[in-house]
Amino acid sequence: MSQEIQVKRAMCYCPTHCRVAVNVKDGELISVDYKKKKETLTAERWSTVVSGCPRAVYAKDWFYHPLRLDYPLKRSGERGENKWQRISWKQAFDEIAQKLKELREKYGPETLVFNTIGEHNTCEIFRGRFQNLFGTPNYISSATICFGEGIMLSTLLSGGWPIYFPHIRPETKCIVIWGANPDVTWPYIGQAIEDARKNGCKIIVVDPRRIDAVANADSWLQLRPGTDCALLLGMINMIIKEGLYDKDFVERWCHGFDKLTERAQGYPLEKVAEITGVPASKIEEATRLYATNKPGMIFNSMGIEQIPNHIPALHARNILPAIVGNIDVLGGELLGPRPTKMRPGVEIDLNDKLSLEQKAKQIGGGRFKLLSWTAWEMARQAAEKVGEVPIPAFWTVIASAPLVFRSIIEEKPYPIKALITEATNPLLTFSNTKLVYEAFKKLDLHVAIDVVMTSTCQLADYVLPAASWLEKAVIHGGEYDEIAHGGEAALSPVKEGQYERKPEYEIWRELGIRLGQEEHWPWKTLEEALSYRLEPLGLTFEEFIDGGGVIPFTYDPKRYEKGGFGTPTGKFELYSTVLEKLGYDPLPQYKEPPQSPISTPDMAKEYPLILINAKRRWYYHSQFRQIESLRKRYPDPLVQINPSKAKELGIADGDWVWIETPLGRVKHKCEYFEGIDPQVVSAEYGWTFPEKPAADPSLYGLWESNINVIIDDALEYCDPISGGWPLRAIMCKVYKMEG
Ligand SMILES: Nc1nc2c(c(=O)[nH]1)N[C@H]1C(S)=C(S)[C@@H](COP(=O)(O)OP(=O)(O)OC[C@H]3O[C@@H](n4cnc5c(=O)[nH]c(N)nc54)[C@H](O)[C@@H]3O)O[C@H]1N2
Ligand SMILES: Nc1nc2c(c(=O)[nH]1)N[C@H]1C(S)=C(S)[C@@H](COP(=O)(O)OP(=O)(O)OC[C@H]3O[C@@H](n4cnc5c(=O)[nH]c(N)nc54)[C@H](O)[C@@H]3O)O[C@H]1N2
Ligand SMILES: [Mo]
Repeated sequence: MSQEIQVKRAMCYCPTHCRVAVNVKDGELISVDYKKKKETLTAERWSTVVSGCPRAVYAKDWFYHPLRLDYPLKRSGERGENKWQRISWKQAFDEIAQKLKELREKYGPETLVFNTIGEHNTCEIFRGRFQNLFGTPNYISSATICFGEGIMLSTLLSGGWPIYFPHIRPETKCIVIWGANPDVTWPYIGQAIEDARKNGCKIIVVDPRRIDAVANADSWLQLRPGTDCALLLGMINMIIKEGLYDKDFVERWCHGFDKLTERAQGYPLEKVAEITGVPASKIEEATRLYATNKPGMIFNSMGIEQIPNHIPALHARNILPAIVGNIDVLGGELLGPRPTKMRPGVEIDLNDKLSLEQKAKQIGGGRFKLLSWTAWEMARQAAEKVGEVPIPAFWTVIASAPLVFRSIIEEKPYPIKALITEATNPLLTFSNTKLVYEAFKKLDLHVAIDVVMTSTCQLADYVLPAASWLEKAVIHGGEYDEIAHGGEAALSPVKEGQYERKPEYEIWRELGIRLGQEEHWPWKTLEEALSYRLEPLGLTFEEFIDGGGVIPFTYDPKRYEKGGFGTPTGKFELYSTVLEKLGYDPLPQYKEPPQSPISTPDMAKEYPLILINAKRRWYYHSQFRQIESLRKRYPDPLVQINPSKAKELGIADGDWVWIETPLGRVKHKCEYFEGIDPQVVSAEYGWTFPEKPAADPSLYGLWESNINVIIDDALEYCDPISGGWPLRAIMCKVYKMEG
């Protein structure tokens, strides 16, 4: 029975969340169309699509790959032996729920930890509902080292969160690409920046590497990794000293300008030049460019989020646009979106059902308070004071992962026995892999929910096959995103005799019903649950998709003029009363990275190079190495080294080298790269070799080239405010592999 090609409207799963046309015939995937469209940003983002995206080009190879998960699996050998038994969903739900019940009775609900970032269309708020009703405060996530902490910080300073997606507009006169590589990692933003540049917008790049955007930029500040905070404070100091700030905005709407002025005085340009390695004249020129071409914006990404002491750096990064008057103006840094009328996250995740007593048990919540319930509660109160919906907690209240792994091993402060990993691959993406591995080996129960077999799945007791983005409905955004938009399931997650996958929603619901949460799960399917979210708009999910699948967000600049900023002082808090209340420095201060030629000169004798990481176009974190056609083009993990340094070390372009730190060594292939300082090397991350043995200890070659094996997550290295562990500015040595 041959049918015509049907066109389904799905949503791809990377944070760009492109809405794409999926061509389907007889229930099989034919192709995914990413149409290129010019007007790439703001409300049009949903229709942006960057042609040639590997997610599209290799969609079929990925969708039909033999490593895709098809049925629930139960471990039949030792953990890690790669011996599996196929079981029914009913057996999986019954057994997992029974085990969770036993563990909860014996150790308390806090014994269960969730691990996910929820980036992949997984419908996180419903997982949050399951978590809160189960009664555990423990959720760990890469959001601690991705945008979660940055969003939380800017929410506390401004009541909004300007720093996530930049709203580039025709009015925009200057863009600072700060520790971001949008041409590679956010192609639609890269495209929008290039369009703006052609319209006369000034471009400044702050990155230790010469990224593609440098070619056409007006200024490139090639700073020493991890010194961003000093650079920012130097720029702030110069702007204040020269009177380049927006006096009216500062006077009327900023809190703590005098104290900031005093603090910034400690950062004259000559001193900043010495710290950062950027000549004072270049800093001066870039600062003037930024302060005199308004409105402008900073687009920052992991280059700041993942350095040591990144919270003070992010704090300074928030202050800079505020003092020049770039906050909440069209073409500048608009404060986070006005939530749509969709049912808000707090009504779905039911975090009020989690008792205060349980909330207080969050691992690390008393030490790294930015991502604790205490900070969230302050944000909630400030938001409600100005009639705003609070930021969703499922993304910003996060336990400390390094502490959780240590707690599992040491059983302190209480036993953690169960972990559910969903849409994440922590053995590749969290640091100190050996510790993560030891923690996984010690668990009583590990359930992994994924779409392909991974190193992390190999250490599970149960592996549950999730429906992929092609096989499930989704609504994205509406609260922390600039738009709410969605996609339908393009293909069925169930195919008789071939596979039986499920959207995560159904997993939480089935487990929830077995754990006494029945009254809270009235919606049988994901689509019904999403219709509940849309109810205040008078739409069902189907109607929403038929109507285009978008709830655009209307811009509402300068809304603080109506009721003030959603902060305790009602002003933009340069000086943070919240950080002060939590016991931290209310103003940013630069601290030398814990490992550096300056702070650890002895260590630098043995480990003289500074390691950073950067992402590549084709791979997505730990994903896609199993796709043979893609691997043929990009077969090896690369490390970028300046040719002059490489030659000094006797390393030729293309040689295999060891990268070593006190934690061990991993191998990468040397790529000569002129655009990096001779003292800095930049490694790829996320590498395993799915063609290698699956069973422990290989776990697909986990220990060979995975850069996180040699990056430490020691608590004294973590940011004292957020608990984020540093991934960049790490001392290392590099030498040629023998043979
Ligand atoms: N192809 C692809 N696209 C992706 C992803 C992927 O894995 N692959 N991941 C997605 C996700 S979740 C994220 S968060 C984004 C990340 O997107 P980006 O943050 O844009 O990417 P990164 O390569 O992690 O880092 C950005 C830049 O930081 C620079 N950098 C390193 N150390 C420092 C430093 O000390 N200071 C400064 N100022 N810069 C520094 C690097 O040289 C790099 O150019 O990409 C998203 N898009
Ligand atoms: N050293 C170093 N470490 C880093 C970074 C770095 O730059 N350097 N970057 C960090 C950043 S920015 C981030 S965001 C994190 C990312 O960390 P992770 O989120 O752990 O990264 P991924 O490798 O993308 O893992 C996603 C997993 O989800 C699975 N998946 C895909 N679609 C679905 C789905 O629909 N449902 C389910 N259940 N599973 C699905 C994939 O198969 C994959 O195994 O890594 C961080 N780690
Ligand atoms: Mo990320």
